[in-house]
Amino acid sequence: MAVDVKRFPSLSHWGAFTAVVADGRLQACEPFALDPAPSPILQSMPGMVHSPLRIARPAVREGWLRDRERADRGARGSDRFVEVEWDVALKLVAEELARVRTTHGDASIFGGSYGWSSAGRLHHARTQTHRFLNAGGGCVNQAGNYSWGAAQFLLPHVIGTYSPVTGRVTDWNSVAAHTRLFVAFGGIPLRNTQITSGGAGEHSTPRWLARAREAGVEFVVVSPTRGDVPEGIDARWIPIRPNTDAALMLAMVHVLLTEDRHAADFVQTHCAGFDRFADYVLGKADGQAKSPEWAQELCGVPAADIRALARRAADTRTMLTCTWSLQRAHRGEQPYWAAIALASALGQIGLPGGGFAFGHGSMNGVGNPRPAAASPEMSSGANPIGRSIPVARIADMLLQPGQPFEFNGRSDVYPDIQMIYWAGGNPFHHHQDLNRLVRAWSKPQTIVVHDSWWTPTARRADIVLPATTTLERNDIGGSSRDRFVLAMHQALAPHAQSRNDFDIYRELAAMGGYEQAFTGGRDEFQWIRHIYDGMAAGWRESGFEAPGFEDFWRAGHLELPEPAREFVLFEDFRRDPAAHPLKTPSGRIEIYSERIAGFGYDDCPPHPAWVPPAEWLGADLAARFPLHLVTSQPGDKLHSQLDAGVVSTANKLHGRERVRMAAEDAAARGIHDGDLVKVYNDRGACIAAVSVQDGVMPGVAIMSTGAWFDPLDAALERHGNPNVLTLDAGTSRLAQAPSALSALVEIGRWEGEAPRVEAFEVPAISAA
Ligand SMILES: Nc1nc2c(c(=O)[nH]1)N[C@H]1C(S)=C(S)[C@@H](COP(=O)(O)OP(=O)(O)OC[C@H]3O[C@@H](n4cnc5c(=O)[nH]c(N)nc54)[C@H](O)[C@@H]3O)O[C@H]1N2
Ligand SMILES: Nc1nc2c(c(=O)[nH]1)N[C@H]1C(S)=C(S)[C@@H](COP(=O)(O)OP(=O)(O)OC[C@H]3O[C@@H](n4cnc5c(=O)[nH]c(N)nc54)[C@H](O)[C@@H]3O)O[C@H]1N2
Ligand SMILES: [Mo]
Repeated sequence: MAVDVKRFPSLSHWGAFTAVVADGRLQACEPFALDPAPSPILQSMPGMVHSPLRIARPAVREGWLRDRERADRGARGSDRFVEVEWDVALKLVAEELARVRTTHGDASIFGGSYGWSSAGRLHHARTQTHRFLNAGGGCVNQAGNYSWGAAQFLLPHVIGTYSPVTGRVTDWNSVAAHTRLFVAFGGIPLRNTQITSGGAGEHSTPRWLARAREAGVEFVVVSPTRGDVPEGIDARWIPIRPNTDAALMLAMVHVLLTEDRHAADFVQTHCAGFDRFADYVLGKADGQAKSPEWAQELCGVPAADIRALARRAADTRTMLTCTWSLQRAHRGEQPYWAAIALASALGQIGLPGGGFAFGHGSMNGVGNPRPAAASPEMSSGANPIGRSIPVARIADMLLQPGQPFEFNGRSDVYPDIQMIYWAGGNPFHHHQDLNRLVRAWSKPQTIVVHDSWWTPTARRADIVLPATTTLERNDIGGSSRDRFVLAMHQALAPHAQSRNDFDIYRELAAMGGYEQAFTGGRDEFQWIRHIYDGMAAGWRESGFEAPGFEDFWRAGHLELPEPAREFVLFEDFRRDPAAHPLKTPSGRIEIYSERIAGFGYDDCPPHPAWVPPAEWLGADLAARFPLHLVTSQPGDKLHSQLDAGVVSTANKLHGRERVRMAAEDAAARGIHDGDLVKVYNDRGACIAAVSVQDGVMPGVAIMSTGAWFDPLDAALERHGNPNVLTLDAGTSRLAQAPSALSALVEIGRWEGEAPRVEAFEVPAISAA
């Protein structure tokens, strides 16, 4: 019998694809025809979309169903779930929201919902959550992100904008034509360029790298691992101790100053306060010259290599780029500010192929030539109570209600949260010091989660509502770093009883009497058309005649034209700083910031400086925990998404995530490749499988994030989730961003039998 095979255009954060469907099941994801380097992560989707781990029906934690807000909150994660009908579940949520708003106020509802949700922009769960909670009276939100939170709040003080960290940097055409030396702090791991927020039609980084290489660009990668040198590029690798890039950069400035190779004119005409910074670098301020010899002791890079790199950079057209990881560390503001100071001393900012950039190795599409045209977006509306906390201060907030905190020049107090609403994120993946988060999570009275799968966060909720996946609804998506806009056609019927987040919220809003405010009077298709028409109007103004919506939807995608000219960051400002000032107080690049000086933060001084992080290889704590744990993005999934899929599970060993370490560190501990080990510090421990690897710097251990949190108890996580080990502290009072990459650990062989991993088992559920 002939099987009826249907094909639907679709999109994920890991790329555009065609969903191939037969018998109502997803058979395969065929990469988008115009994508030269599609991601293998697509192959995990068919298994995961139909996985037994899907949440089938609304479910309520047994204790909460019985005792509501008086239930034992410590039983979250261990209680059974009871499945209930949709009308029962929605009534419970609506009543609880109303009760909490009335009894405790709108500021007792935490609606941050941080996480990546799905690529489709209409059904983006986090946006829908904010729209719904904002329409219903508001909630406490989260400011900034885990990705580049330190940059987001620092860069506006220094260069008047954070847009370069979003991918708006001197483009690859300019680099290929003009750059001679490309120095990549953190490297360019192609693993990370599989992903872009909103999803890409073209994975372009490999093509641009090859083009630059052919043009003769010389690449230098500064990183704790040679794994950050992109495949196919014969870059020079400079190993560096984690979290010490600022010291290396300061020493390069020292070389430029003492050898009179710095751009003396540029720093006078285009920078503010360079002289005070120069005094610091030369040691006039504190008696300590930030010389290559000084830096060598801190960062482990030989002084002679620092000198040579500084001289080479000054002699030629140089682009400096930093992965976002550099700033996801304690005092992570400093390396980014130091990179800008170094680029200023080199004096090539605003010249073709010169200056600084961020994120080439962090996400697809950075530096991709693209018109400055809109990408698909959905509005979450205004938050009537206007309250937020820095994104990663969630455990602080839950554990310390009413306590003061400082953030980017403002003083505030943490709200007293009674209800958490989370859809589209997985805090038990993304947050640091998860054992602390477990304690914090037991504070609020009620927790509601929507997800498509029984993630560790869903298992720790009181009310769980099953959400569809992108394949089960229509949507529109695309990335601001990519020239494609993608139509996403519904390919499958909703799994079991799952519903679209949008429809769940519409019904809840109707029960609360604010349906119109939430929906804006539009249904799914009217919204998709509205989002498209809004973009098309903008494109038309800039001269691009976009097709009408029907034509776009039928074609499945649309390609924006390539810009006619190269984009060079701060080109206008360089040419005429008076006519095109930066949006900083001085209009210039602030190497010394009076505004930051005014905040009086000793953890973020008014110019780039070496401020040692709480945990690094030079800290006293390294005597007990002598390995610096680097937690990178996983190559085989997106964060925790698809962890149970075939691509991810194939890379696990004995069902655990890997920890990569140098041969000498393994040997010193009697550890062999493939052994199970315990990775531990004072915050917790997890089991992982060792990969002994060439090119990992001694003293460094590397783990990917993403393994579903699977604690045996507070003392041991079984699956290899490194966030039981990481530091939960703000980068500084300035940005209060996550410090995930500053953690010291020790590793020991696991003796005897290891406890079974239960992360991918469905929790205990009974029918009502
Ligand atoms: N140690 C360490 N920790 C880190 C990092 C690090 O470098 N080191 N990186 C940090 C960074 S940069 C980030 S961005 C975060 C990632 O943060 P996470 O929140 O962990 O990201 P995801 O795993 O993508 O979470 C998305 C969730 O949304 C769910 N979802 C997907 N589609 C839908 C939908 O349509 N509806 C609903 N309701 N749910 C949906 C998925 O199943 C998943 O549970 O992790 C951070 N954590
Ligand atoms: N496949 C895949 N790709 C992803 C993601 C994913 O989950 N999966 N997540 C996406 C998201 S949300 C984000 S925000 C980006 C994150 O992008 P990044 O933050 O750039 O990613 P990381 O993998 O954490 O770090 C990149 C490299 O920096 C190096 N590094 C770490 N610490 C230091 C240091 O102190 N100094 C130097 N010089 N190098 C250091 C590490 O060796 C690491 O390989 O990745 C995106 N890309
Ligand atoms: Mo991120």
